[in-house]
Amino acid sequence: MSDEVVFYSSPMSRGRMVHWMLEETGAPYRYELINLENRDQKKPAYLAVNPMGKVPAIVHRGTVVTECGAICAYLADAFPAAALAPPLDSPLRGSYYRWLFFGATCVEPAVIDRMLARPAVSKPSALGYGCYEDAVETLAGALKPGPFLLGRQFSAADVYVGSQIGFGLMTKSLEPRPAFREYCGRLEERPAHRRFMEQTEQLIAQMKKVS
Ligand SMILES: N[C@@H](CCC(=O)N[C@@H](CS)C(=O)NCC(=O)O)C(=O)O
Repeated sequence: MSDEVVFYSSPMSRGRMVHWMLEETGAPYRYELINLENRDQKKPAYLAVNPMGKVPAIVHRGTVVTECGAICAYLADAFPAAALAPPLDSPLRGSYYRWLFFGATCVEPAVIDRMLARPAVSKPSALGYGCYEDAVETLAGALKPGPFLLGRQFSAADVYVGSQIGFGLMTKSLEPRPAFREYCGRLEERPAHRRFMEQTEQLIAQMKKVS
């Protein structure tokens, strides 16, 4: 069976974090462009891949994986030579899961709620992230030892959570603490990040030419 990853995405979407992750793994992959403006994501061909009608999604060895955090974790395990996840018996494995899931259940909703200026809810204790301030403080604490979430070891958790921090800073929905900016700066220096950004810019330019 082919090891190629089929990657359904748009360069203007959360798929960017999976694109970067693919470059980190060194996996062979094929980018299938889903044009969100043309609503390709809601057409039957793509709904057969992801019934949510959302990007990104990957298909690898006949299995569909959706949800950016799950895709990053899956790719780290599927391509272990890149060492993007601590081994199962490593003491770092618990922290790795912790920050991956914290990214999905706390950082993302806190940042998006702030970006959309969603009104305060009557029962904040029912929110998984509690409140924006607590989520941001916890995130800052996680980055304090540095240079990465797991200390010296860069992992898929940095791709996922780092992408959310980058998005939050870009959209001004995350306060521009020096620790967040410095962490993103370190991530952006990675050769895989540079390759993914160059490819993203080319894809966006191509899409502009066609439209
Ligand atoms: N929970 C999903 C969210 C995916 C998502 O919301 N993707 C957006 C682009 S950033 C999308 O496909 N929007 C198009 C639509 O909903 O029509 C993940 O983490 O992958």
